[in-house]
Amino acid sequence: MNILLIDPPFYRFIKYYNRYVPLGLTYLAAVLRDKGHKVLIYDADANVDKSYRMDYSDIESKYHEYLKGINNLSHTIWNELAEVLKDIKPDLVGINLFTTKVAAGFRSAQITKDVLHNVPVVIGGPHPSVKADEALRISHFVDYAIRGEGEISFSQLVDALENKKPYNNIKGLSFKQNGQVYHNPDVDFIDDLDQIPYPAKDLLINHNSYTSEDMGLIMTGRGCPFACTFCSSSGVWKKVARFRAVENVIGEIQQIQSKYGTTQFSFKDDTFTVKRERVLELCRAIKDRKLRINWECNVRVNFIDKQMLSEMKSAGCNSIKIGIESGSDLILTDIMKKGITVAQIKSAAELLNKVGIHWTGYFLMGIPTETEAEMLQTLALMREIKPDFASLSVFEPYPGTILHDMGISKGYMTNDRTLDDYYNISPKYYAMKDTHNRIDTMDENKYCLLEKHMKDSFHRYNRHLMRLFKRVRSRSSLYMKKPTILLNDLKKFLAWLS
Ligand code: B12
Ligand code: SF4
Repeated sequence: MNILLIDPPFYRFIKYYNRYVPLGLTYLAAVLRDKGHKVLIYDADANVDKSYRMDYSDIESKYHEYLKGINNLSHTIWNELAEVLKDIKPDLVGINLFTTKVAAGFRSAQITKDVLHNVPVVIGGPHPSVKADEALRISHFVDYAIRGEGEISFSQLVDALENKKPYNNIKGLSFKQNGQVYHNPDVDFIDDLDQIPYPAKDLLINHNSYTSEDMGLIMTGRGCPFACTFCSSSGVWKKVARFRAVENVIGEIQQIQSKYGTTQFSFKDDTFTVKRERVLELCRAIKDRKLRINWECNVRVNFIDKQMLSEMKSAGCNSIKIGIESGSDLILTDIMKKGITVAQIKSAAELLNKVGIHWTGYFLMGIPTETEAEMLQTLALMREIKPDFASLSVFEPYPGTILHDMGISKGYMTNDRTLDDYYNISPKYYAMKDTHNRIDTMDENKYCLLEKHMKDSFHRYNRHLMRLFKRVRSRSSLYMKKPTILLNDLKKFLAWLS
């Protein structure tokens, strides 16, 4: 079959720089190619303009631009998609959906049907994994949804459609029949992740628009064993953590190095250090093979120690991202169920500052029940623990999260949206019943002032010269290896300042 996989547009509508490649689609493409299908991936968000903005802290203020793009059917991006469809003439289209860009996904499905009429459209990804029923009910342009891990279910569906076989036995598949939506049982996870071929990044239509660093996105495992109430990880991965063999990961690093000249990698696992021995083994392998790479990863406050951090540093780790979330023990424990305390955060920060790997703390505000005092505790904690970069996000209740379900049971949120809602409501309010009731502890005006205060304070903190210098220092070995990265970083820095 001739298959086109689409990552719908979002950042391009709001003129933001998009990082990385749509990895999930490159995995599916690799599996389908191995089965003899002709596959291409169209990433509608691939970076066409390198001067796009980089400061993601105010991204929600641009969501109206996204909605404008969604509703302007003669927008260049939609014309581009139509041209791609006419050019490739796929027999089947697959679309990846994150909740924030679900409207763009539905619009892409509509354009597919406009251009190619009877071509089946399949959706998958974090959003349909938990909202398959709604998606199939509200969009006439979507025929099938794959829930959860896609490799097995999708290739079985492609086989069934190509050979006109029944599909009511394909696990993980939801579909429509005679106006009714049906859901087959959940798919079983792939036992051995090493059996999955490496992501087919070469099948991205516009692969020249990525930097070598964007190509360095790797998942060394899948899933996270924790259940933080605000997080969507469990939607696709059901709290099960699986890991690839170190040799398998090394093979992928070497492949990316030789194909794209990548020296900076990003291990995007939800919690990279959850299995300590494996991290040490990977570090040893990187050093033994003399790969001379730099890399970053996500860790948890309670899954780091001095020896491991030193090993990571000597194996090229130059950036660590860590979820701090809140400065209030009550919020961390009772509301977020994060399983960490402020005291643990402080010890972890001390350790990170000593070891000297550049680290980013991720903070969250606007969590249900959070008071002004608790928000200010978060700000005070950030200043006290001194991350090299402090990233502040505003809580958005994604479907499938525990807080989303709690919000529904308390009557603050809705589980029902129409297609028109998705086309007209800002993604940050998809789940909110009353968009003027952002949080249950204060009125809208007060909340907006606090949000502005917090964001401004974080922004001022990050602009400090010493912190900018630390960032440059953490990437200095990279600049020596590849001076073009310095140039790219300068461009991104100017875009971030703007
Ligand atoms: C890399 C990444 C990014 C990259 C995206 C790169 C890209 N173009 O895809 C960047 C940094 C840009 C990003 C941004 C954001 N991200 Co992000 N991101 C991730 C991360 C860490 C890894 C994604 C990945 O590659 N996973 C590995 C692959 C194998 O899994 P997968 O993508 O889910 O794909 C599998 C299945 O879902 C399925 N599948 C996927 N697509 C399709 C399509 C079809 C047709 C089929 C059949 C199957 C299928 O099959 C795949 C293989 O098994 C995930 C966390 C995670 N663990 O997945 C968060 C995650 C996807 N991000 C998330 C969020 C919230 C965001 C942001 C909103 C953050 C923010 N506040 O700005 C933005 C949104 C961006 C936007 N609007 O476009 C949430 C999504 C929640 C949701 N309900 O949508 C996740 C799950 C994190 C989390 N735990 O909450 N992100
Ligand atoms: S926030 Fe991090 S630790 Fe918590 S469930 Fe999500 S990925 Fe796991």
